[in-house]
Amino acid sequence: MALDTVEKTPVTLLGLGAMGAALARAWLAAGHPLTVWNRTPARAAAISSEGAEIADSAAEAVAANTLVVVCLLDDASVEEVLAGADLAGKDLVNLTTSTPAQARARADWARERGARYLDGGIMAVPPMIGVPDAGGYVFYSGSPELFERHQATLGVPAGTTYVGRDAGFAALHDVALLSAMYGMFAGAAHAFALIRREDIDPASLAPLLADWLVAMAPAVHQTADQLRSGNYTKGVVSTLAMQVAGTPTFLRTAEEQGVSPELLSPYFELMRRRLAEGSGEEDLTGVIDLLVR
Ligand code: FVH
Repeated sequence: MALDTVEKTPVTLLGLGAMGAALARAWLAAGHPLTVWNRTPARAAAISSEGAEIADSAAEAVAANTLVVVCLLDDASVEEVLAGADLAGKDLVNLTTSTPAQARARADWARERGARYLDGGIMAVPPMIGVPDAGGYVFYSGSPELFERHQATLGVPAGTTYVGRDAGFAALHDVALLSAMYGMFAGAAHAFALIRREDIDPASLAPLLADWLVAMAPAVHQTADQLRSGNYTKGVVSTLAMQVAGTPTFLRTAEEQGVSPELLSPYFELMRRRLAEGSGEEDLTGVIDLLVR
């Protein structure tokens, strides 16, 4: 058996919630020396029995290593936890979900305190962490030098995707993808509601639904192409006019099935508004322009 003789970068991790604990276990399993701190000490005790050093305070944990990873509830908790820590010379990687503006402000805040900064947006749930084939990854943005320096270590819990120097871009990509996910969940909720009172097993609808969503997903490439060219009629298969003409069928079906149209109606309303502007030969892409204020 080959011995792994490469020295592993020591990591400090602040926050041992569901995600933080998964990150901690992944770094420990890969042989990285790990110092942890958590507001509720019992959570840190569990990780300590697996090989982590427990610091008595966040400041002590930050002092222990150059690479400091933060995975807390929200931006306010990051500010609170790091308030008493000396960040000078530290490589701060913030995996806490935040808005792009919060991430940019946190990058400035870290720089003023002498730290280099990378922001992260986690595209995974805890069971996907440390499982290479699970498909989870983390968006990173901010200092490219910092990303390069720590890419191997950051790649231990999940894949890494660097999206630019702007510290807000990781959060923006994160929220963009998750917003699309909620739209998909909303559509699936409506579909299940339509069959709820019928003698149809939801388990028989589920694979049909999953396959259909997968088949339709590549349409986003055409949307991107149309947005880039500014030509929303390019490659159109189903015109907006045709799709708007079909919307009463969807609304009437919802009514027949005793299902509220409240998830579908806002989107249909945008489609109708775009059609009213004379865009019937376009794809659905014009709806995006109605959303951007
Ligand atoms: N879990 C998930 O599915 C998602 C997946 C995508 C990314 N998110 C984000 O990851 C951040 C951490 O999420 P989490 O799952 O670890 O969250 P919790 O299990 O609720 O743990 C929260 C930790 O934050 C600590 N904390 C909260 N407030 C404070 C505070 N004021 N001062 C100090 N620490 C604070 C909390 O400590 P404790 O309650 O154990 O004492 C936990 O360590 C998050 O941004 C997700 O959006 C996860």
